[in-house]
Amino acid sequence: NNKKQVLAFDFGGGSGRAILGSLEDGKIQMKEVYRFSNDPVIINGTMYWDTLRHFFEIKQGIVKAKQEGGFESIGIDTWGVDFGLLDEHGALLESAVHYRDDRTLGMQEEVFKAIPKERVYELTGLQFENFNTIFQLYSLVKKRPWLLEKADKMLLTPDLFNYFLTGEKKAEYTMAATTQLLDAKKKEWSEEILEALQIPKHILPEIVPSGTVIGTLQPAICEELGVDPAKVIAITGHDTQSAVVSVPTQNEDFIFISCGTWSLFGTELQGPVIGEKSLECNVSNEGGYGNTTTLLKNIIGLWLAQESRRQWIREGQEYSFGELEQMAVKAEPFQSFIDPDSPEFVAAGNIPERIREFCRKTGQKVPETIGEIMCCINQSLALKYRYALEQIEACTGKHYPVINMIGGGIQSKLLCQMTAGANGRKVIAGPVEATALGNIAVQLMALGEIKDVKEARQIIADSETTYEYLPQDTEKWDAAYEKFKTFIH
Ligand code: LFR
Repeated sequence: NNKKQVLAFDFGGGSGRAILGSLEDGKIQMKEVYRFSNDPVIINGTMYWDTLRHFFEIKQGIVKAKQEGGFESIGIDTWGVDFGLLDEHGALLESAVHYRDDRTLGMQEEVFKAIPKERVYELTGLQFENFNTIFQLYSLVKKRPWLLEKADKMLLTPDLFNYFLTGEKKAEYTMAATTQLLDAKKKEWSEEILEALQIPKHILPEIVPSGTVIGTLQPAICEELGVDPAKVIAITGHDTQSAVVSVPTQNEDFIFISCGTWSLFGTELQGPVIGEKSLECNVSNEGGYGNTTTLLKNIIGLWLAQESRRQWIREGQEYSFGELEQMAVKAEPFQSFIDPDSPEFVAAGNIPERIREFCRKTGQKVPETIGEIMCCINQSLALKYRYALEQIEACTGKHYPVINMIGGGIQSKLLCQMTAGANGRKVIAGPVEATALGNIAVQLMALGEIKDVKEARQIIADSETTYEYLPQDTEKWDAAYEKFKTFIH
């Protein structure tokens, strides 16, 4: 049997997985071999990722994958922006801090004192978000300079794990592009920004393209785990960009919504769109596979439902996402709306109560039951997608007849149907396993098994079932949208 198996690690905010993938008869086959929870740890007010445990879980996944037939290569994707700092001996200085930690509060203002906001946007083309690496690092410049003095290298999460596996310190392009320290046109670290913010340039590693084989498993790891020295490939380390690789279309112009904890709404372009309009819309030009740019809006996404669910569990009411969806379907739609991206919804905590407070403040009907809250979340997200659609269309000057929804969140039929209605566009939903498929496809491209992205997308379209949703209740949605827009700040 000469089919090549590759091992994909996909880390999400709540859990991570190890998946074996291979190409068989023109289709990608996947097998999940290991799943683990990902639990941030709060210590003395700082929210950390459990970096050491993450690496422990990677090792567990490797052992399981070996038992399931072995693999030629490993590729890792995670959320964006977060990083670990290494000292000159390559030792990790502290566990990575979570992007939802509040060390970045007020840092945007501080950064813009040192370099104008417009200039940062002009150089990076990135949406301003408190959690971007630029603001995390500046909080260290301002509050913990000694840590930066000790740091020899900063490695973004997938790059950090790749380093633990191989000993090679590199910055993979799609992750580097989430930092807001990258010059979007030159695709190099922006010296102008680094100098203005006194971030030491030497901590930033060499940037490598997505799909670079950066090394092989270190001998000590092979010995410890009893495996052969597989290749380690710096894939599209940013999960969103792995997902974009798997949009099952052959069109050059398409709209995708990657639905997970976040909803990433965007389109793929050959180069950045940076101008007054894009700054005003605060859209991101994020680096994608093959030096592409994805023009996108970050929308808070199903975090609202995930964190609400945790709240209800704390209150002794535990329901699955399927059950929550059923309750939402039974609630009366078009009653109350929130701006999902209002800042009070970012931090962990009692989201249902914050939603009620938003509705109270804006003089709307206050959603009381679980079903009403879930309905409010879904319809508000669908309307925020329309808002993003208008912004993206304004920036590119194009009209997109179809929306491709991908990722775990599309298991909610309600969200897909509401998205079709709110946007007045046909929705094609699938694949659910977008990020893992993209991760696997990039590995197979690096190994020469798949020719290019176009072929990868065709293979993925052939491998996966998609579902169509057509717009319904268009007039009601149009009326709702007019109302919704008044709540966006
Ligand atoms: C999605 C994602 C988004 C990024 C956010 C925080 O998982 O990677 O693209 O903006 O997480 O890093």
